[in-house]
Formats: sequence, C-alpha cells, structure tokens
Amino acid sequence: MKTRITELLGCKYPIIQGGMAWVAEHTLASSVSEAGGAGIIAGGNAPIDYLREQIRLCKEKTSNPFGVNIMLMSPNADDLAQIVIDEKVQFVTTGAGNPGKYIEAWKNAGVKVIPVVPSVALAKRMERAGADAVIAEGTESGGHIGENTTMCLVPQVVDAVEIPVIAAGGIADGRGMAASFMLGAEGVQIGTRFLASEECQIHPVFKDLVLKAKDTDSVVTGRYTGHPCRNVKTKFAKQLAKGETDGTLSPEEFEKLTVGALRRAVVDGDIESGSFLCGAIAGMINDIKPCAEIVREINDGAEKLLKL
Ligand code: TUI
Repeated sequence: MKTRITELLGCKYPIIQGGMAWVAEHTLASSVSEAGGAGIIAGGNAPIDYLREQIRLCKEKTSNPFGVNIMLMSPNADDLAQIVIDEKVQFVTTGAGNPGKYIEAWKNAGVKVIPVVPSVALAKRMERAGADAVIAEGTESGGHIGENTTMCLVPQVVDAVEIPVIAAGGIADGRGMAASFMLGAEGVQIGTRFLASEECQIHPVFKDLVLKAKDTDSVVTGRYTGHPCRNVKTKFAKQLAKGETDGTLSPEEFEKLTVGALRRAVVDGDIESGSFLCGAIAGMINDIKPCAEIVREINDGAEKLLKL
C-alpha cells in the first residue's frame, strides 16, 4: 500500500515500529526495516554513546531507512537529538513531551519529524511547527499514555491536520491496520506485536508474559505521578496500582520503586520488581514470529480487508 507515509519514509509498507525504551535496539529496528517496515531505535534514557553505536550497528545490518525515537523526558534528550543529526538518521519520532525546540534543527538537517501526540491540540501545534506527520497514539498503547482512545483520537486528529496521520495503540494485525485506515490514518505504529518477534532481544520471561496475557491483563499505573504507564498486570504492577488507589503508596515511594524498573523487566526478566510495559492488545498475541512475517501478515491482511 502506497500512502504519504511510505513516500515520506521511503519504506515499502506503512508500518512503523514503536520506539520502545530499552526494547527497540538495532537488531529489532534493522529487522523491521529489512522487512519493508520502518524500524526504530529507542533513545530512551540511554547514554549518548549507546545511541550512536546502535545507529551505526543498524546501518551495517540494513540499507533501508530507519528512525530514532527521542523520549523527551530523558535528561540526555538534547544530546540524543543532536546525534540523530550527526548520524544523518532518516526520521525521528518523539514521545512523552513537546519536541518543538528541536524541530527546526532536525528539518534543516533533512531529518523527517514525526511527533507522537495524545491530543488534537498538540497535533495542530506540531503541524504549525513543521512536523512532517504525527502519530496519534491512543491509551491502548503500552508505556506512557494519554487519555483518549485510538478509535476516538485518530479521526479527530485526521480532521484537524493536513499532514499524514499514523495510528497507534491497540493495533497488532491486519484488522487493526484496516480499521485505522478507515479512520483516515495513512500508517500504523506497532509496538506490542514486535515484543513477540524472534528478533526482539527482551528477556524470555517478558515474551512469555506477552504470549500468556489475556484481554484483562494490562493495567495502568502512575496516573498520580503525572506519568501514567500501561504494563502487564504482574503482582508488582498490581501492588503499585493498589498503593496508588488506596493511598498507601506516596508518589515519592512509587517513584522509588519504579526507578530502573524498565531495565529490570527487559534485561533481567525480573518479575518481582520489573515494569513490563505492553499494550492492551497483548491478549491477542499468541505466537513468536520473525519480523518479516509479522509485517507481511499485517499488511496483507489489511490490504485484503480494504479491498473488500
Ligand atoms: O512516549 C511514549 N511511550 C513511552 S515513553 C516511556 S519511558 C518513560 N519512563 C518513565 C516515565 C515516562 C516515560 C515509556 N513509554 N509514547 C508516546 C507518548 N507521548 N504518549 C503520550 C505522549 C505525550 C504526552 C504528552 C506526548 C506529548 C505530550 O505533551 C505534553 C506537552 O508538553 O504538551
């Protein structure tokens, strides 16, 4: 399917991999790009040398376009934003904030800019600031989320801006992609489905949690800290959610317990104190496949439905 997104990014399919902190490293990103999608390396909270190395390793594995996600709450965001320019990365997605102050420098360097937006207001601001596209991300997504759902947010953003819109949140197969296109999206961003890919480097315990998850097995924690995150409903996540709701855990204690929790989940598979970020669609994912198969099946499934 050719859309303004495949044209913008120079990829075969309008399927963009989510910029999952700690998860989206060069093996996953290059595999998605080699499959004809748009792979992404996550800057997350990483040190700048780590990101530079990951970009270089990715270039060795694929000559197809790939991008970098800048998590704007990172203390290193300024330096990570500059590395994207120095390394001539094709496109950047941003999350957890307003990337306004970087957009001009990225555009001047020829880097395509695609901010994640949780609202119509931010989508319009990003368009005015020169963004090439936006990702309208619903609350079904894993990780840091906004309030509105994909079904409600995507058509409202599509109506509000002229630039192309990528839908995200709760999309993991051809049906989700076709539905997104019916809402006016011209691409999809997919995270959780790629957690259960062969090339994804997360701890096997994490993959198993995704495979075993049912429809009711994700929970949002951290609303009261201002950084709500959707996770697999482990005992740890349930404890956090309970402490938050019944007032037995102060926001300070919550922050203390969750510092380093992404790393503990992804690297150590630590079920006792790791935060296993994942989307509400995890219940639908029951097998581990190569990225190439995932990308092809989602695209072909959507194409078939959209031609009906
Ligand atoms: O960024 C994400 N998902 C993430 S980031 C992350 S790492 C993290 N760790 C601890 C605390 C918080 C994050 C894990 N998952 N998705 C994109 C996204 N962006 N979702 C929501 C937003 C967002 C929220 C507010 C984007 C802009 C925004 O605007 C605020 C403003 O300044 O207008």
